[in-house]
Amino acid sequence: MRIIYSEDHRLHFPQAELSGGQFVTPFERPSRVEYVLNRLRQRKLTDIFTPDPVDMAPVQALLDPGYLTFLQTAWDEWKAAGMAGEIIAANVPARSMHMDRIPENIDGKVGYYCHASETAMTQGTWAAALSSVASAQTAQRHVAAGADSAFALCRPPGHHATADQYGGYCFINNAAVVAQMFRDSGANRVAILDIDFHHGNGTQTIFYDRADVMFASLHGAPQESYPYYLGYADETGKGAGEGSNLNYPMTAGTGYDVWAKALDDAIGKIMAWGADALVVSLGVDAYKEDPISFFKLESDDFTDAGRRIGRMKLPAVFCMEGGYAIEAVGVNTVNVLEGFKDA
Ligand code: 5XA
Ligand code: ZN
Repeated sequence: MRIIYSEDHRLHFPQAELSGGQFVTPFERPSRVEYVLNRLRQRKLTDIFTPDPVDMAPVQALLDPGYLTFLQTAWDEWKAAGMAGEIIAANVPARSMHMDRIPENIDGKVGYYCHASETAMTQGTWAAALSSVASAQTAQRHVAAGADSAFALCRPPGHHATADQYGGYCFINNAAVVAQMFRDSGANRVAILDIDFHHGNGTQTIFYDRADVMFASLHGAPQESYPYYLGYADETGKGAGEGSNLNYPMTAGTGYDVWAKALDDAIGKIMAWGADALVVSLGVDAYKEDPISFFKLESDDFTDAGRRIGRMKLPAVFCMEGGYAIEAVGVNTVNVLEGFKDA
């Protein structure tokens, strides 16, 4: 399997994450990539490429232009306003306020474009986010050119990023860009299967009213886990997209027996729907020891999950999402890829 990754992910390394009322070292940190790379090399998966330069056209086609400008200029504006630290959202428009008027003050703008204040931005965030989406795009090009699969070792991850908001460690929705590129390169129906522990609210929102992209997500129930305000089973799509959004919220303590049934159901529905390309939002935070999640998957379960996905026999791009039990992130991620190849 071809693997695409950029060293530029290192440009995004905030010092602080707001967690439990404290500032802690972010769970989403550069060493996650090192653990995955080390495991890939141990398993002799060394077909590793650096990405081509980012192509902004598919990114601009999906995302709000004001949001992209914000991501690009936020750091300079923040510093010009005399802010001493990293960019952290402190104000967000509440229910009783205007949701449609963008403040000029950078502190207000940050709140407008952010949906989760755990996620800090730094000087290098924009460049790292571009390198992440460039990896995803290069993976898609390999598959569109005939490879059966490719793995984009994206960092920062993407599935929480909407067309106009960042949060949950995500800035640009890599999986969504790949799905759009599959459509643009001739696929009629593209499925995005999100196996990260957290609901892919960004991906769901981007494609919610579209009939050509199906989104299926297995995740911690929103009543109990981030992103809290989306991810219920009754969110099934709207308009032309009605029926092409599948949510499988599961409760704390869920183990592989229940999780795998949900996976099989999602796979069955994707196949019945007639997908001709697959994007996998590959998070491994469903692992039993993940520090910010509550499912109970074992490392071997990830191999089995990969095998089930591989039996779909669809051209597939895997985009790295979450997973924070960092010493197991490499093993669990590579287990999915090896299971997929063995299917
Ligand atoms: O998949 N998303 C994540 O792993 C990020 C969760 C952030 C929770 N504050
Ligand atoms: Zn996650």
